[in-house]
Amino acid sequence: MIVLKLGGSVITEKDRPETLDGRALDRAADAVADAEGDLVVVHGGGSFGHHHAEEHGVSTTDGTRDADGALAIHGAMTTLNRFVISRLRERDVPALPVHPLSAAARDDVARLSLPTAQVATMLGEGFVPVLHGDVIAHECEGVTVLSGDEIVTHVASELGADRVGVCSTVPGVLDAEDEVIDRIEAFADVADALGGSDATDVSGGMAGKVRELLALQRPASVFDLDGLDAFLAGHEPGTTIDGG
Ligand code: IP8
Repeated sequence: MIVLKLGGSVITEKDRPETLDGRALDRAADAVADAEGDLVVVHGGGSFGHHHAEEHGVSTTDGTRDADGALAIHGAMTTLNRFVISRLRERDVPALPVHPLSAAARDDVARLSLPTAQVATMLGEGFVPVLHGDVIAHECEGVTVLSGDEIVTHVASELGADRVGVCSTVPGVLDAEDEVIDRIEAFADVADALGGSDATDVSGGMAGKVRELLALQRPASVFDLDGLDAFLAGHEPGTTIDGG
């Protein structure tokens, strides 16, 4: 089984609120439609979720108890999810939505609980579950943001994914000269190129992504739209991250 993340900034116009990058989404949907085997799709927020999250001061750590704010963020994400699903359905991909707000929660030390039985059962029945970054209930915080990246690592380890792919706006993890790094097996190998920070990156930057993907215990690839077909065909475009 493959878990594929479609970055929010790939499928939306990041600088214009609630604007889809229709051409990019079409390309991604074409690639998914041609893929064989079990696939879980997760997409990020781009100019849909992040715009509203910022407006309401909500992040992965800072929450809100304002239901209107929570609904604005969640509503924007379900709108984007509907776009993704409909582009997949136009290509006969048996895509079904899974909305984290209805199922997930974090406790007061931010441990994530996100059931995956529905995702596994959908896969078993031949569907392509499509999850998305969302707001979720968070003990002592109200609701906070659950990023698509966190969903990817959670679902991939819970369901034992064979491969993980992160389709991003860059062709891979870049070194200090902006060249794609072919393979990463330890954070120390790339700490300098990624800014040297050994601290956890809560903003979801590349350092944080690499760290999470290294911890996954299964090979993950970071690539851009040009690499998506190759990834889904079983190749390793962009950067392969394998923590062993
Ligand atoms: O773009 C965040 O998902 P991400 C989604 O994967 C929201 O970080 C609600 C901002």
